[in-house]
Amino acid sequence: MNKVSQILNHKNTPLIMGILNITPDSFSDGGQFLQSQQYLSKAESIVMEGADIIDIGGESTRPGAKIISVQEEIDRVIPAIEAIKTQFDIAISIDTSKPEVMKLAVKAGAEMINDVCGLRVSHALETAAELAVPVCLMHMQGSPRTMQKKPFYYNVTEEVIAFLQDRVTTCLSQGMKKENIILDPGFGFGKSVQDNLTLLKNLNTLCALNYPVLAGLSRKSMLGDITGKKTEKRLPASISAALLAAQQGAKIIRVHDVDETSDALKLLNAIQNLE
Ligand code: 8Y7
Repeated sequence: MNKVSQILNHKNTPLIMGILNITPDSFSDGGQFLQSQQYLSKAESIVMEGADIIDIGGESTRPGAKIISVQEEIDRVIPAIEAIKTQFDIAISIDTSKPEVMKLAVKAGAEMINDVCGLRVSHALETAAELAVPVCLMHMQGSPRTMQKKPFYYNVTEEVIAFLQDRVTTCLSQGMKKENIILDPGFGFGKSVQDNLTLLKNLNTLCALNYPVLAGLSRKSMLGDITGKKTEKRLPASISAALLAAQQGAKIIRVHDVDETSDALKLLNAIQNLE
């Protein structure tokens, strides 16, 4: 059985997905070897801190980030997946929207696809269906380049849910199995602070669709807007947001700070397991 499906089915606590960005700006530039040493040591700490899944991405999805070629993305992530696969026992998620990358990543050992475009890139849907691994379908209004220009919704919760339901229908009709679908409201992707807060407040309605829900709130700018803190100082707000999401039923929490988030989720779990 697929490793991600297995942990999703058998663990009754939310899973922690640790973030590993393989972008040149994530590491000090000292050539290829030094870079691989750096991401392997980052991967090691994600594993040691107890993450269930490691999410490996080679393309920045930050607003306005530069678009990279398929080959460049492949060159960044595939060697990383191969190396992590041989060194650590952890489920690997590939953060990509490109079908070519999905294919090679799964071949190299990735057990999950995390697609911020929700399989809307040409041929991504067919590819994911064929690969038959769990896929996280995320909502985004617009594209990473344009998404924060002027996000607008009449009712953000209803619209995000309608979008995700529509993607589910499309995925099922393409032959994807229900068990392989994970949903994500896409915090920060084409949403105002108010929109993000509303989505977090109403996350239980998305969880009620009965698909595992993934929540990515770690260090996001909405937390900076509320606290006035810079990225590096957003840990307390990130943990709080993770807890709010988990308490409403989110099954996967995507974070930078695995160890700290894990403590918060242990507390939630201890309370939920009281007689
Ligand atoms: C999310 C994500 C990012 C998220 C999922 C960041 C790749 C921006 N955010 N994937 N990726 N959900 N599924 O701040 O919220 O981490 S990148």
